[in-house]
Amino acid sequence: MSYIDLYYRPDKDLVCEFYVEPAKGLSVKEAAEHLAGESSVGTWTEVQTSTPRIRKMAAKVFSIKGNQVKIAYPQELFEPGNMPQIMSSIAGNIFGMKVVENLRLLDIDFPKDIVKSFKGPEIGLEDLRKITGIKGRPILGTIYKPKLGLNPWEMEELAYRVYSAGLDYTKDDENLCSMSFNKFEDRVPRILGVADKIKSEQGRTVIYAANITAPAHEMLKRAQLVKDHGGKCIMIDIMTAGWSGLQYIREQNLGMIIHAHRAMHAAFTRNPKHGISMLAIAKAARLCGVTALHAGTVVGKMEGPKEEVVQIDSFLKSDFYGMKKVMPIASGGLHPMLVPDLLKILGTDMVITFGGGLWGHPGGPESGVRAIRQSADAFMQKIPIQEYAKSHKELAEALKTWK
Ligand code: CAP
Ligand code: MG
Repeated sequence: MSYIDLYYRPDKDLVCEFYVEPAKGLSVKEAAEHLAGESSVGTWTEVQTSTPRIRKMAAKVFSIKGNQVKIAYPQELFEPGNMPQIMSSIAGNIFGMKVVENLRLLDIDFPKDIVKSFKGPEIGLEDLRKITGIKGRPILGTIYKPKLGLNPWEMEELAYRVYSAGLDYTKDDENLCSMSFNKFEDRVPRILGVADKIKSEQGRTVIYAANITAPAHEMLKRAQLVKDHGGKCIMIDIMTAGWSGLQYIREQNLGMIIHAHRAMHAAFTRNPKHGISMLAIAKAARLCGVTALHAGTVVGKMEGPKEEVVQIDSFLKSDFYGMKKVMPIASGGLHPMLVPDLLKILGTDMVITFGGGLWGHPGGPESGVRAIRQSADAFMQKIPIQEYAKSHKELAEALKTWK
């Protein structure tokens, strides 16, 4: 049976675009045939148990342009609302097949019915804007650093210092969960207590993204603890916790912001010839209901081509069959000097978090916060950053420290 039908025009199918590098001796078409079979109804040989009804469910390779291959999958191959199942099909066994030297899932076009079978964000980009009351500028935040080692009392003090200096948002680092030196249940009430204090002193709603990453049952307990203490935001390392972990938490309808960290994504997104693109991951993350997603910076310390980061950012903010929008998070090696370029490339609708670029400020954390805010203000007021620094000493110091 053939899985190739170059005359086929997908209608309600789920469509995947792949980069296919066939194994020696095979053509792209031959490799694509195997990929379509393995990722839908087939296996390496014809089986006696196949019937005309089942053959109708086969995926169809409908476009081959050089190494770019498009495959259409009938919707009935997928369980509605089950991201692990979808990934096991379109991003499963095929990556390990000997018929390909390299294989990359470049993009996924989810049809309306599949989109509608997912919850999407409960709290979206616009809700995050409403909760914080911040309009017309990026939301500015930090990751507590050093990433591991601080205890809850130290973090409480640091939280007060950066929030009272004007910061909007703080977050745990991706590997800070609940360790002997910093138990989740000791840390969270303290930092949320600071957030309450800031509300009464300054009237501002500041956000703390508490990292609940853990086995699913424990994540739920931790999310509940955050909620019980009046918290509005939980952070999940969505790649290491997995789609199931994310969907499980989203489906509780906790009414909380889900800050999605993507640690581990580069294990499969980085090689341009093999793996899964970050765009495909971002689409799946939106379906599964994140509020905000680490999407790349172009200018910072982490790899991620400009074209792709721009594409991800615009997808997150685009119309997607009425599903709420997702706020991009720019993070990783950022400091004030990089802010104008970052905002020029990606726009101002984003959360920007600075770890080293705040805590490394020679004037201390308060100066770090002011320098960050000044860098964003300079951009919003269309004043070159060096010019703005002449009358803003914290910014001037930051520009001297990080060029
Ligand atoms: C940033 C960060 C984030 C990265 C991850 C870090 O800290 O907390 O984990 O942003 O990359 O530990 O590196 P710095 P991405 O500001 O000190 O670099 O956002 O691209 O997923
Ligand atoms: Mg980090």
